[in-house]
Amino acid sequence: MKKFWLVLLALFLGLSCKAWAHFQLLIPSNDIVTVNDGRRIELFLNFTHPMEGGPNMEMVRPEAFGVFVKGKKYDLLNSLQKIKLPIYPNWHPEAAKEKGTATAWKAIYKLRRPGDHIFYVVPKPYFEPSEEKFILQITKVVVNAFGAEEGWDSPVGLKAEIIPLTRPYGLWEGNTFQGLVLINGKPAPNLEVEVEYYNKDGRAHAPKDPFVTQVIKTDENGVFTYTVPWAGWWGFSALGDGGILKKDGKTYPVELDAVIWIKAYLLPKGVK
Ligand SMILES: [Cu+2]
Repeated sequence: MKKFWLVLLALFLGLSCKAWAHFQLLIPSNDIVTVNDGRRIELFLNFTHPMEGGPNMEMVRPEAFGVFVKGKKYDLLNSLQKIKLPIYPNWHPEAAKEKGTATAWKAIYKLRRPGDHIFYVVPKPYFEPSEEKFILQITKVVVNAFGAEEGWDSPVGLKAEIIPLTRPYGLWEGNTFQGLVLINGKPAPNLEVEVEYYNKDGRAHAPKDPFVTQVIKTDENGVFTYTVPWAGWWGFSALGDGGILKKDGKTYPVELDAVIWIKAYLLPKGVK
């Protein structure tokens, strides 16, 4: 009941989200880079509600941002550039009412060698007043460079991490994706995994609320399975337990999530 009133208050003050599934976005401008594409990619980092298009939430400078290539981590924190996004994109019905902005980040990266590049971000814990908890979503995305398909299944060694069991690029819509969830390095059985489509241009409409976020669970080995229904970027967020954190003399639970983004491509013309 306390939560209900807090939600109502938060909605009234316009301070927080009426939507529940927060997602850390880490989206590259290209996920399969060939020599013809050039070396330069751009990464986009935003803390939002991807299927609903917003509200975009304030994202402070992350704790860590980097890339893992051939068994080594490279710190890219200094390459982050702050950007401002409207709270809602212009296709969203709330856009006319809500004029504020939220901080997001982008980074340019120059690919230097062939192989899989695992980009990762460790955000600062985000305090969500309507849920009275912190949310920490450690997120990764794999970019394949110049033909060498090696490294996508290597653990980066993050506190919360999804190890893809399906190669996380070169996927068609309708392909099934599997991932192993590790929380503090250990497989996490029976964990809820939220799945959302990055509805960038607002083309996907959810007829009813349960369609916004798909919900699956990991099995006894910490593995989840999901069949991607249509093309685009899809985010998977495994909801783990990250202990507690203090704020203003009070302690709050930390939701420690492992997030991964994958892109599914349209089926080729001429097949059904
Ligand atoms: Cu939110």
